[in-house]
Amino acid sequence: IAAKCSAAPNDRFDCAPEKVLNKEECEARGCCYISEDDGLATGQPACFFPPDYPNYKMIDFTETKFGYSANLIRTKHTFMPNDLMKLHMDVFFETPHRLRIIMKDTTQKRYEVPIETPKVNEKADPVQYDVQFTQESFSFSVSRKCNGNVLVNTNVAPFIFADQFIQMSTSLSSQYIYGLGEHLTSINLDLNWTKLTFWNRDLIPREDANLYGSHPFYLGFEKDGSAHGVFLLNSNAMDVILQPAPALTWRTIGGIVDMYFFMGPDPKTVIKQYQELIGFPFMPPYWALGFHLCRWGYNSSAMTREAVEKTMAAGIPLEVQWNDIDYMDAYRDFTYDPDRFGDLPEMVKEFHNKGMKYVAIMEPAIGLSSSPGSYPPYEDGLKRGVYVTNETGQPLMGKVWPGTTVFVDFTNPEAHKWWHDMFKAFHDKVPFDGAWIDMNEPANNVHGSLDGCPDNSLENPPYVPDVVGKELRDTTICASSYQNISSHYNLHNMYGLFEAIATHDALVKIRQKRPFVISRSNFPTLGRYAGHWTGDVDSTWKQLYYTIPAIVLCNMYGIPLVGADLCGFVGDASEELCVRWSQVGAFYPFMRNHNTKDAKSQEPYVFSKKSVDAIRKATLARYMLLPYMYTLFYKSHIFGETVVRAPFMEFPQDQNTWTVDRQFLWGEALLITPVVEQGKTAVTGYFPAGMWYSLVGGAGFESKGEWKTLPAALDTINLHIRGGYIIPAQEPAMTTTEMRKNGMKLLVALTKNGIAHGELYWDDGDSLDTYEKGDYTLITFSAQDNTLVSKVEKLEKEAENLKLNVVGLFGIADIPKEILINGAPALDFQYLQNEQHLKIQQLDLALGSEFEIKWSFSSASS
Ligand code: MIG
Repeated sequence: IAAKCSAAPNDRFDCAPEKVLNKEECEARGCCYISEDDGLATGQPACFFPPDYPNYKMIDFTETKFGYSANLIRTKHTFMPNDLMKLHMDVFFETPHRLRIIMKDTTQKRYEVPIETPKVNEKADPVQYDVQFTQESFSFSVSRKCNGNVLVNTNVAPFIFADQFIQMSTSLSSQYIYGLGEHLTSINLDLNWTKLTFWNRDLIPREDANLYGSHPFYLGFEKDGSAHGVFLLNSNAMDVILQPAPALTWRTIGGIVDMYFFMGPDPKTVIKQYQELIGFPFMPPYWALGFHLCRWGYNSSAMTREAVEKTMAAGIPLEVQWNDIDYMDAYRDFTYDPDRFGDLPEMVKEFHNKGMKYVAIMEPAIGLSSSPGSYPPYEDGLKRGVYVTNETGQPLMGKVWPGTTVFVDFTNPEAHKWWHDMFKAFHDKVPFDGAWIDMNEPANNVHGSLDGCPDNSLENPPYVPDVVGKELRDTTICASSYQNISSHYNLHNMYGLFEAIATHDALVKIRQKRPFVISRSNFPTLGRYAGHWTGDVDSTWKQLYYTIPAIVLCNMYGIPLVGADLCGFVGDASEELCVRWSQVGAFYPFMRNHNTKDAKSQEPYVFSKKSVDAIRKATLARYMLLPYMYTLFYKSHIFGETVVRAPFMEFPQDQNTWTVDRQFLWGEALLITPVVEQGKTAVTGYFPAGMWYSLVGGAGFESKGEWKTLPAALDTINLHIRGGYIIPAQEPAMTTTEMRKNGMKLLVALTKNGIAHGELYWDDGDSLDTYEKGDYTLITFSAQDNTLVSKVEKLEKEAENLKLNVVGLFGIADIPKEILINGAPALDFQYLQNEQHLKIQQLDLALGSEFEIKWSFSSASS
């Protein structure tokens, strides 16, 4: 082998991404070739770039008001058609912790992702990053100023920018990177020649497949435990290749290079900085956090009512009942079946009278009128020109539930208005509370359209990412179809996002309350408008496990309101699986049991008493903790924090946490250690250093950072509160409306030094912009020196009736001699020696007034 071809296998970058080449063809390209006989292992490229492969050269480098700019010129073509021979690069020092690098055409405007990002007027100074360039063979590297850690270096392979193929490879700073969803993966990505494809797609989730969403963002660790983030703001079909070097290759088939770097330096800060860019999540209504029940196959209002009644009879709190497409008349949006669902409006009102909410599914594929006037929404939309069109300028026709359908183009402002008008008319009849937007990748039962797709460069690009079905049109609409702001080729991955925005806005206008939207398709910024569920997961143990990294990563993408279908969607769930899944699901931010049409019933009430009891117990544990979860949603909305998080996000300095993905946390304070395997009555979990107190019984313990095996009978999901934190909680009830009137509790978990703190955010739970308008209450709690005090940072009327009834203190070594509540002796308390738990009851303290609880011990103890 020639000396220039001596790169070690893990450092080779594929020079034949678009097709398999033999030795002659590869060398004709100017690349190096290794055959299997020469020792090529699985995943490694046979044809790879030599260091002297023609690359761009950097010229005209200047300092600008924002950072730097330069031009990149290429004199030799690559193997991809339509190379851009001249590019312009801008480097923006946007904030001290955020660097942006843009590369685009100098002559023509190319498609850019239509998402508004914060405007920056001048160069930040000082900054935490350093960016260096090489000129002759262009490359750049980004490093951390304070310690020189290199985050990325693009010198590992040549940069290619052709009209329909942009490729940039970079080094990675460690083997630990997280993100690049939506894929079925463990929490940290496998760098052993993994290809992750981005092209939103309707598919039963499986490994190595493009799924419903695309997030070209990752968080990476550096060897010393610092963390950074990298975001390629690009919505085109894409492959990302990970290799053990460690290195990463971005390969997208359109748009521009618009890359952001976030300096952290810890994971939570990286996530905040990323969400600062894409926007913080919307504040969900309080009721969104209750238990939701759905299935495909509630074929009538009678069946739907029956599900509600049986759930209630089983003593399971039910907040929101849903209907799938069954309610519709011939699967048409904005209709209901007159026979099976003739009394839908009355049913919804009944649910409202029970204090419940109702959510219905909506489709982006619109059925045609079977005869003139038979389906006005379609005809109105046709008149208003709201549909995606084909090359002849006619609405593109596909096939979904209603038979032949057209597809709404939500990038068209008129479609936005039309969607609202249709929602409004339907809402006037059926006062639903939220919308479930499905099939919005968009899914299509024919490939492309009923008339196929034209043969052009958008349909058949020179490089097709590794999409399921091998063609962009597979199970969706033609890539070359027309949308208002660009081609579907460019906008496909954002189709669901635009629908979510339209739906969010319609609900706000119609209900004048906080909107509730759950979307299947997803893309960065979705979390500003909607939540997400993880689609058609199988009812298997493996899929149950995968939901944990999935919901945690979705939180990282700024979509905190996320869950997977409890008990799984596809296939029959066994009773044991359903119980375990309900326990995990009780700790998803969005908790919905949903099932496919032909699978065995899996509502909580169908199981044995023992299982129903277990499901109820987990559900009530969730409900008890809702004030804490709601406070976490406030923190996500205002500060860009995650609601649920992976242990690595909370304990980055403990490298044992970097791969833990069978446990997760609510905020900083609650560690959830579920059973996700069949037939187990014990569970092994990792406990980072510190004090941990069990909420399900048993002694608290101090961990040095260790694995621990805990009992986990079928009715138990292990929950631990972390020393140093105070969790606001409340007595559960059958609906959150009722529950919000109940007495509050504080769970106080002391460190070894007897310290803890926490907070409660409270508002009416449903009005728009309560935080923004100042209509909220914020109370902080802190414990030290055997004293717990509250501080009312802000009080508004909703919280005036809130009473604190119970304080549970964890980490009390001995029975106190005296407990004083605002100076008066406590009336009712209990001490459990083994748990080191002191429970003070019947407090009846108005939370709106600051209080002080003091406990003291007989002289000798502390
Ligand atoms: O082709 O509406 O992911 O939750 O039950 C299936 C029927 C369409 C897919 C959704 C699923 C829903 C189902 N839908």
